[in-house]
Amino acid sequence: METMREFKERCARVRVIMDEKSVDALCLTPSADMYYLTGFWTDPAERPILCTLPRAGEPMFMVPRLYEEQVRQRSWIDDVQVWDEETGTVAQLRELLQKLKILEGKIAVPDRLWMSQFRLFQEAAPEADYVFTSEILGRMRMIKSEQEIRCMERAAQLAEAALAATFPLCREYSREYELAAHLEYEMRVKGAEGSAFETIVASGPNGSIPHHGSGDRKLRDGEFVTFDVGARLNRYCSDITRTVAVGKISPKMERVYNTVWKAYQEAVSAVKPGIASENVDLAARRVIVDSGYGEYFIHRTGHGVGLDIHEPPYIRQRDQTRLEAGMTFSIEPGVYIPGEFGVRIEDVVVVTEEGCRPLTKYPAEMIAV
Ligand SMILES: [Mn+2]
Repeated sequence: METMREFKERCARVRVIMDEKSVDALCLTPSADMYYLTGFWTDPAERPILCTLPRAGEPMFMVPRLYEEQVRQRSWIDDVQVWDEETGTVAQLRELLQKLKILEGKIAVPDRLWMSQFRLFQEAAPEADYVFTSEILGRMRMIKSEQEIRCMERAAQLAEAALAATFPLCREYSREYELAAHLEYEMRVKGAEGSAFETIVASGPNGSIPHHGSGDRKLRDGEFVTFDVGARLNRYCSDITRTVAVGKISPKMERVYNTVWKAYQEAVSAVKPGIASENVDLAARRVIVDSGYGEYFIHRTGHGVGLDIHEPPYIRQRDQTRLEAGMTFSIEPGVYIPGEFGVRIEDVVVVTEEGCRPLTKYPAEMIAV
């Protein structure tokens, strides 16, 4: 886990970027951005939890009373104030922004701020110029430190171990949700804080729906089952997908599987610092298009992974983002044939000086159960 010093150092670096971009303050609400700079994580909720980080001056938390102790424990920021229940939120927010002299300033708020809370800002400081925190933090968060990569590796290992423990149960358990429950149990009991996203166990024709989730469908012989799972550990996410064959599959299924496997390998080999993200997408897409399944590859090749399960950089067509050492993203080509089946293979890789290294080691060749 990060130490308090690391959070402080990030704040110091952020202040330099704020200077460059003439941003007067960050107004953070619960989000990966808030954790990244303060060390405090909670899910967004209806009562505002706010941390102001001015370009010059000390940062401060403003929280409902029930969060006061937790914020003091988790965050390096000493100034923790509590909303006064009597005075309205808008009035207190206005007073706070006035004290910081940013009522008409340039304020960065999280990209994932709830609209209902953005409304409070607009009412408290209608003259302010609001920008997204991604403009300040986006690049910094894309390049992971060694410490962050170690966290992500451990999160990846948890998901990988859960998969390995669950595959043999395809014969024993009959329904998608039973396998999903087992995956989640395995991750949790090994120390994960939870799932990084809704676990996907998609059997047979459900496999053509990339974000199927899991339902009560029974597994059948001669079908594929796609498992897409991620653990959260020290707030960092992992994301891994394997498609397994239950019993004997058709030659067409085998052909599609091998196409996706080859696309995955080509994309992984294409990754190196300096190239544009679109080239990685192209490497995977070319294999699938050349095999005649291009119209069934219905999504981008990958997405950044870190404190958020989907974050920049995005590995997609026409994206010019230059890859750099320390970036972490998924490579996950897939082929989805509606009404029939789907295949997806996914690992998160970290860009290195020479190329890239997958965070997971679980074999991706055809897995039969
Ligand atoms: Mn993914």
